[in-house]
Amino acid sequence: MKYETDFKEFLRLIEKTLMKLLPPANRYPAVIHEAMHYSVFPGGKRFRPVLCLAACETVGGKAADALLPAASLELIHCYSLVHDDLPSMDNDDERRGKPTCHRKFGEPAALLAGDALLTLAFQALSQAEPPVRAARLLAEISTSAGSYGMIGGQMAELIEGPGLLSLPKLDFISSHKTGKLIKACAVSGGIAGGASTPVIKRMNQYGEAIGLAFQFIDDLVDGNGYMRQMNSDEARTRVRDLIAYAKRAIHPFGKKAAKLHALADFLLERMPQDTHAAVDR
Ligand code: GRG
Repeated sequence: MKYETDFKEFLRLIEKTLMKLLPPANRYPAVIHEAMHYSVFPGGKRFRPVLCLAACETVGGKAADALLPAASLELIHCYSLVHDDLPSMDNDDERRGKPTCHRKFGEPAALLAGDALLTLAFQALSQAEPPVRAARLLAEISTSAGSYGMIGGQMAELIEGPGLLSLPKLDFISSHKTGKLIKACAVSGGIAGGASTPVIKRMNQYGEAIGLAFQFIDDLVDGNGYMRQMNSDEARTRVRDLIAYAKRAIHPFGKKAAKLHALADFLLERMPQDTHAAVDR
């Protein structure tokens, strides 16, 4: 697959960094560390950390400069999946083709493994250099993961329930639940690469747009969320508009932004072309 070959080196660096950050699986009390490893390896697409490294390169940094924020963002993503699968949330049995963390290790260990992955992310970020950059990364990532971001979106979705929601409500949920962390990947890559404020603003615009596109595509795949409010043609049009907006935001970076363009194209390629006309309208 093109994604795996285009980003082979990034993916290698990300796996290596994650492995270094996680405590040894056999360290006492082993069940928590085993559950953490189980939830991080083998991973999924690693889209978020790849995006963070690509943003860093775009602003003139080296991928190695962004490994700590990239790995931290993936740890937070993995924690959100573990908690999202819990019986009090989606109560899922499978994740990434194997039993969910709580099915394998029990609910208490899964809850704690998620907590530990989230905490480890901030422990890792605190090691970023120089300290002023670490502080900026901590502020960006904690805000995007917390109740102003991902958690806020998840809570909004829970209180609104599964019925028909207005478009502004759906946009709030998606841009927070999924979009904020993806936006934080682009912005953190910029911070790690030493970008100026106007450049980081462009990373923010790019990240917000592809973050929302990501959720639209997920909804097109599983027929939920936006697909209760619009038909698949409308959803696909919205995805194309968001991707076009994202690409315009990074246009001034020219060829340096090739990897960010490739990631936007990767999302477009994943968009289903002829599924789910309209679901339960
Ligand atoms: C903290 C409970 C809690 C929830 C936060 C992000 C989130 C909200 C929950 C995760 C569940 C979910 C399906 C969110 C929508 C975003 C999404 C499609 C996540 C899956 O991301 P991928 O496709 O997964 O990048 P891989 O396996 O490739 O890492």
